[in-house]
Amino acid sequence: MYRTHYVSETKGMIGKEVTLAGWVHEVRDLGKLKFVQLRDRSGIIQVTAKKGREPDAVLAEMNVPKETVVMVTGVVTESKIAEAGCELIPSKFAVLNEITAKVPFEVTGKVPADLDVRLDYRYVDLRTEKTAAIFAVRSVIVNAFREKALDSGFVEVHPPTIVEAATEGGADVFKLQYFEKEAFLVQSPQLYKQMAVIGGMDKVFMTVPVFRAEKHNTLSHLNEATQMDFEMGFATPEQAIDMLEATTIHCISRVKEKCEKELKILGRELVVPQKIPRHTYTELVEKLNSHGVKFTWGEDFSRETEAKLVEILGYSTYFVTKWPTAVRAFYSMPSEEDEKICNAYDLNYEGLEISSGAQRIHRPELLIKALQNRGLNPSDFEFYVNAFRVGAPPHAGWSIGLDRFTMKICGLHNIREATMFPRDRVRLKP
Ligand code: AMO
Repeated sequence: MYRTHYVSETKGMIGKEVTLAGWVHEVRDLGKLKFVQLRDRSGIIQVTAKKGREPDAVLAEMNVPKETVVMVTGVVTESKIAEAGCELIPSKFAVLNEITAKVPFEVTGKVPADLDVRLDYRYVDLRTEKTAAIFAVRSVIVNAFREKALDSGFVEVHPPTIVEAATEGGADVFKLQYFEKEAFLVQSPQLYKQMAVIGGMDKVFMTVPVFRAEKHNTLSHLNEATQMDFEMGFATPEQAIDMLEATTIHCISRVKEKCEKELKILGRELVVPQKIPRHTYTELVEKLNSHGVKFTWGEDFSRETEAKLVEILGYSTYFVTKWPTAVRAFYSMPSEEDEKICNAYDLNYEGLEISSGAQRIHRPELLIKALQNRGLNPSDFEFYVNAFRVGAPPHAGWSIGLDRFTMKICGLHNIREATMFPRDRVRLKP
């Protein structure tokens, strides 16, 4: 057995023998006294050996460089100087694996490292307190999402990643050779979650990788992202927005509740919204213009106009509903009163779009028209359109970008920080 306990479990175990395993965080040699800070994912404990008290062999083994992987057996002892209030007096100190290359940067965080270097050596970066905190938060978010879905009667599904048609339309798809055919990596699980609803599953959810061959290089775009999607049969757009609001609030409140330590490390005061205001696109365009920002109805908001909107509204978390049909994906349902407007919605959280969705077109003829209007070939989508001919209920749904949500919850500047092994225009390894 490599370990009997994690470091965090040693508190309250004064006088007991434990075996811990992890990395050497710091080493201090005062001649007669040797200190090794032993780190595992739960925390750090000081291992203290005294010449004459511990066997010489133990003291000799403790001469190791930082980040060496070790296993230490000893008795947990009260300590007035150690930060944790206790330390480990070793009876056995074993190196499990030596360091054979230069560790690229300080895991202690004492010397800040460049993000690019950190990403090149992500397996080392993950050992730092801050990065570990980010991925602990991300895990809580995704589990809170799943918890909300299951509690609300949704069923988890696994759509395919290799597809024949571009799910979001447009040119931003990665092509691949699929035997004799050309295929694509999915841009979203969109068409498949809709077909699951048409199949009578009614309420489905999924967390999936999506691939976007977008060439831009921004702080909030990746070429492989993770989406958390809902699709709801027999649902109005308002019901879908209600669900999105409740799920978002649930995820934020779970992080606040479960990640106190991590939020402290990240320096975040997380505010859990009670309700999220809703504005129509048209209303926001009017607000912009009445505040002297020239903005034409029908355009999509740029980063600058979004920043202006936050200034005007006085808050940065809000829904934008009823968008111009022309700027939304082909499957968005046009409004009954005015086909230039569709029943699509976005959620901006702390100034960034983290989610988007729509009521879907469920009538095949309307769907064909929408595809043609965007210059897409309906025959490429035949398998999908046909599904609407054999009993397709009205439905609506949405998708939250997990990377962006994590980035904003953790107060990060760059989406790459919130993704373990980010894929951007230039980064394909590790
Ligand atoms: P959309 O394309 O807006 O909608 O994506 C939904 C959410 O996924 C995240 N996201 C991204 N995150 C990082 N990098 C990217 N390149 C990227 N692209 C998207 C964002 C975004 O809000 N099928 C629809 C959803 C639906 O209608 O159900 C869709 O994919 O947070």
